[in-house]
Amino acid sequence: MYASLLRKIKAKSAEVTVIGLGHVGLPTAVLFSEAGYRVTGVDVKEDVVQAIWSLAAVFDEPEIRQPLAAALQTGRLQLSTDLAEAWRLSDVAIVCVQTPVTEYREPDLKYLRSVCEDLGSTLSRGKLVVIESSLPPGTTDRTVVEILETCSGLKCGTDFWVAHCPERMAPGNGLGQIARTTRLVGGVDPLSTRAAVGLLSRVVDAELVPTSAVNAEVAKLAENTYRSVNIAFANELALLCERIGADVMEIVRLANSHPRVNIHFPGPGVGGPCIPKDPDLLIHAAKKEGLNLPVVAAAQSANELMPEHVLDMVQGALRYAGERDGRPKVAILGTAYKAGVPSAQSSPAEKVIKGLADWDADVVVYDPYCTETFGADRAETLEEAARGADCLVILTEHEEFRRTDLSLLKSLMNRDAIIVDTRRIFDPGAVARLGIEYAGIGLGSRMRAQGARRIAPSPRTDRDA
Ligand code: SAJ
Repeated sequence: MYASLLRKIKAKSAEVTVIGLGHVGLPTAVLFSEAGYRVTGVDVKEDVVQAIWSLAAVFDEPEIRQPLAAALQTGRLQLSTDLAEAWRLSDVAIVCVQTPVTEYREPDLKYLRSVCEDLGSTLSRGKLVVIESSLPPGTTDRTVVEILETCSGLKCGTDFWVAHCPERMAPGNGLGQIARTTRLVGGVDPLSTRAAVGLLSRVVDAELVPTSAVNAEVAKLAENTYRSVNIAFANELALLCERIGADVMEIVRLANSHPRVNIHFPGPGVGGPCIPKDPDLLIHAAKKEGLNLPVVAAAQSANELMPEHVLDMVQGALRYAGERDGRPKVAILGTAYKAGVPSAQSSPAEKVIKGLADWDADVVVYDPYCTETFGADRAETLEEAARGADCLVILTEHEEFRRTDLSLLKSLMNRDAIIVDTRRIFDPGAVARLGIEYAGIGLGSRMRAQGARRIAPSPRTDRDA
């Protein structure tokens, strides 16, 4: 049975079901189709399946559109909402469903549990289950295996095999990254590890690192928590620099000239599907063992305070700009959680825009990738957003914003307008030479130095609503 599975994987005659067609599952399904496997992509949402059929939901990944169309056209990739039927005909299941945290910052494994129950209830001998979603430590060995064994009456390691192989790709260029990025392969037992290595070796050109399931789970969370802590450190450096008149971007550049230093960059906060929540999975796992992770928790708090700091920067900018007729116009450039992605998932822009909503200001949003505006008015172009603005706030470092002609911005914004650059995409000197006031995150400035204190924009009153 096991030898037969290995043979089918090696010969690419194994049939593969990919469950969850989001920014990880869809590229994974396409990649296995391109490698020569017959793949069924399954998503519980009919509209997701329909959108993929119409190539609408390819998450703005230009490189995936063509191979996806080809895979659909050749029939190597089928799409379905019927997991039981797809799994009945498959040898391998690759699970790419979301593993969010609840409002109490505890793991919410309902999607994973539901998929495992569906897989277990129709599981037959000789199959491999690979979990790619980020997981709390111990989930594969316990939760996944227990549900599969209970629902099927079969024995893991004898009748079927299970591995955790966390993906590492950044949304926006999934296909290439899956093939080129080193992958951890964490089997619940050596046979599971070997089968999963055999499978991934057919699509991953980079190194495959065999390990245990729990090591793979913790390593994945550690990678993202490392980013969270590192970003929090950069954010704290930025707050210090603003007060002592230094420039955090120069300091990061200088410190990173050390061969073993890699400080990340400050920003308006941390968003996306992974970095805000993966540290919580670690914190929760530690708490269950009676252990606190104060550094990890402090980093979460530091990152979550950044949107408040951005609001302080905007308030200081509007004070500094002085009185004006009517309500100030604040133009927000970017709601996506990071450059080049169409997602505002957990984006810091939400807290900033909702914080501005309480002010007596007109707020307009422009983002070339992301339609989310968090309730603010939407501008169709950057020019429309900047026109008549008293404050221009850069929240996402989209390339279009980096390339923007500063003199055009100056001509569009109001005379005493101020740029609040939370991504440091502009050169402060170039902005100053044009006579535009500038507040950059992590940059000591005259605004802060002079401690310009004017009455903050009055809170919105009913008459203005
Ligand atoms: N951010 C900063 N400063 C930085 C880097 C990021 O403020 O120096 C902010 C970003 O603006 C964003 C958030 O942090 O709001 C997260 O950034 P990210 O690039 O880590 O965002 P993701 O979620 O796209 O990261 C994904 C993750 N991949 C998966 O888990 C599926 C992460 O594990 C990868 O390390 C990352 O891609 C990558 O760079 O590959």
